[in-house]
Amino acid sequence: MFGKPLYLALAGASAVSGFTVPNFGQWAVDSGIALAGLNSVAVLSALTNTQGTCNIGNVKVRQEWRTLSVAQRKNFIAATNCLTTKTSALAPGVAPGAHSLFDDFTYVHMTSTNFIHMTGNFLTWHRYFIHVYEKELQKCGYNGNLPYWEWGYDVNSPRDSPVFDGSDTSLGSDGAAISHAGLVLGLPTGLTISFPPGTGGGCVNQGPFSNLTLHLGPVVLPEYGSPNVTFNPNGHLDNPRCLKRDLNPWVAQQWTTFRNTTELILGSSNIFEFNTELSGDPRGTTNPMGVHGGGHFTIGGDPGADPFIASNDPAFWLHHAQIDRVYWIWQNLDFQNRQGVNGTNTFLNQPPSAATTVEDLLDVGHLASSVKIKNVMNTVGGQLCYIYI
Ligand SMILES: *[C@@H]1O[C@H](CO)[C@@H](O)[C@H](O)[C@H]1NC(C)=O
Ligand SMILES: *[C@@H]1O[C@H](CO)[C@@H](O)[C@H](O)[C@H]1NC(C)=O
Ligand SMILES: *[C@@H]1O[C@H](CO)[C@@H](O)[C@H](O)[C@H]1NC(C)=O
Ligand SMILES: *[C@@H]1O[C@H](CO)[C@@H](O)[C@H](O)[C@H]1NC(C)=O
Ligand SMILES: [Cu+2]
Repeated sequence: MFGKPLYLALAGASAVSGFTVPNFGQWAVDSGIALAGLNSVAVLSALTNTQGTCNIGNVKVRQEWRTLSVAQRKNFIAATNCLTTKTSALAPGVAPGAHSLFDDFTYVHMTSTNFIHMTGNFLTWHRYFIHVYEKELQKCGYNGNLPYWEWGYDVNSPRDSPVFDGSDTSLGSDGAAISHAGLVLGLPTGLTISFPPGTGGGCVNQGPFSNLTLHLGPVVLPEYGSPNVTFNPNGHLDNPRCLKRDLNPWVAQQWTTFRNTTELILGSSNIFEFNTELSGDPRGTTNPMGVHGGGHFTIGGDPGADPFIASNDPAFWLHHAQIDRVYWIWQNLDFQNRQGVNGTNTFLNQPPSAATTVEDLLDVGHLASSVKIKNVMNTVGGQLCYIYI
């Protein structure tokens, strides 16, 4: 369970950066009303913190998937398909599995994995990564901004989510239902955690991306029913196969409910607590998963359950937009004091590495130029100009 005194934080309204966080009751927390209210407070805060050329007149707005119109959702799907047909920008021979610009993003994520997860740059690296992806979608004809997936709506039945219901305005269906055991994940603590099986497991067979062919990886794909993983040191080679999902309501109910997200935001008083709780980092929490892993394993399948290549499922981008939104809300509840980083530059500091600083560069390889962490710390200043509603 949650290690932080949430209910102390909730007992009595507290003033943050001039804004007042109301005293939410349990119903408001569990229904998502509280989280929506915190989002509104974050909007007001963000609009007072615009810098440089970003202002209230030009700030971009990222929205939840189901609030996009049918036309906007189809536009997003078409732009994703466009990325899968755009030529890879990698030098020939570097990664035979990178068939398109869409795959290039996964190549960069795959080769960076040990330097961007359980690290001090995790939140800002992914913030910048999805921003670069959003810009490429826009170059491929997308007229909107990156949407996010509010997990809390869907914890009881992810396969009925507007994101995954297999309709032509979704990101495709669950995987075909196949008989399989659940995942047994080895955790950094040496313990394992077992899930009941999800509701799919096979190939995505309805709606957009049901014909998507994956090429890169897998790298460390967990096997059903044992802590073993399919380890492949040649994840950059061409391995054509279908997109699989194994949507998992049990995982969602443990780790990505409105309560889980709201407690994360209100219960974390500094970046160490926030970053470790969000990721289930054993150096800061006894919670083995957190909302980050919770969302990934709600999707599951291949590439969804493989942390190196999860970005090859189009749903990754909506999940990480939600991660960024949660970070953005948390930052904006005490903006001046939430500009820092905590951690080092290697996964769980293995091998030991330097402490991350805001002067460090976020490197996304050939996809875009590197930027300093401090230049993406504020989503309405520096390199960025967006808010979430
Ligand atoms: C997938 O491919 C099949 C066969 O080419 C085609 O009939 C079907 O419409 C395609 N589905 C989507 C969602 O593009
Ligand atoms: C897991 O891997 C070990 C070592 O390769 C093997 O002996 C064992 O049979 C595997 N377990 C399962 C359930 O596949
Ligand atoms: C997540 O929230 C649910 C209720 O919405 C609760 O049952 C579960 O224990 C929470 N998980 C964690 C890790 O706190
Ligand atoms: C991160 O914060 C924790 C808790 O304050 C601290 O123990 C740790 O040394 C910090 N890490 C770095 C790399 O500064
Ligand atoms: Cu990642």
